[in-house]
Amino acid sequence: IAKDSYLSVGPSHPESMQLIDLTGSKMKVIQTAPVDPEPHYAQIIKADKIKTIEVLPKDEKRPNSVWKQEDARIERKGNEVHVYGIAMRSKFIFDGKAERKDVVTVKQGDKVIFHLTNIDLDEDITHGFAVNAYNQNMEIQPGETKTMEFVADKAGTYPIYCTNFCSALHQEMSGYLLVEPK
Ligand SMILES: [Cu+2]
Repeated sequence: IAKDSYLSVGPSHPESMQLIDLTGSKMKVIQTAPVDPEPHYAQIIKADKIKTIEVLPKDEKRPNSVWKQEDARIERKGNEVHVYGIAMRSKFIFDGKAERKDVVTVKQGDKVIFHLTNIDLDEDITHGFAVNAYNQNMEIQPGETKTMEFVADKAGTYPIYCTNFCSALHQEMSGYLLVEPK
């Protein structure tokens, strides 16, 4: 996988796949192509005309955003559990005051609503957030707040992962959803 072979057009820099021939004494790139392109609509424009957003503005008044680790929290409203959390290199913080900040505990049948803010205000530090057991996955751009919701109808211990390569410690970026049986 390669970064920045193509012009950047937003906070997340483009990734491409490269097919490399390793048989000789020098590596040779045989083919380069963007990852998962969806060319429904394309337009050619001079590169110097493109001024992209590199990081979304830090908007402290944005509803559901959390910018300080100690403000990350989990709130129950009836059978809804709202998680006001943070994604940052290289961890998730769901409850800034808990001993295990990366764990969310709910009851089977609860609706779980994650509001996550990526507080890394640097170019290309895009985080992923996936709860694979519930078929949920999203991407959060630097400075962005995004919401994911689902009903936790299966009891068990489910890992949460960052699914976008964000730094050398990307694979450490994980957490747990604990769903207590009814
Ligand atoms: Cu990440």
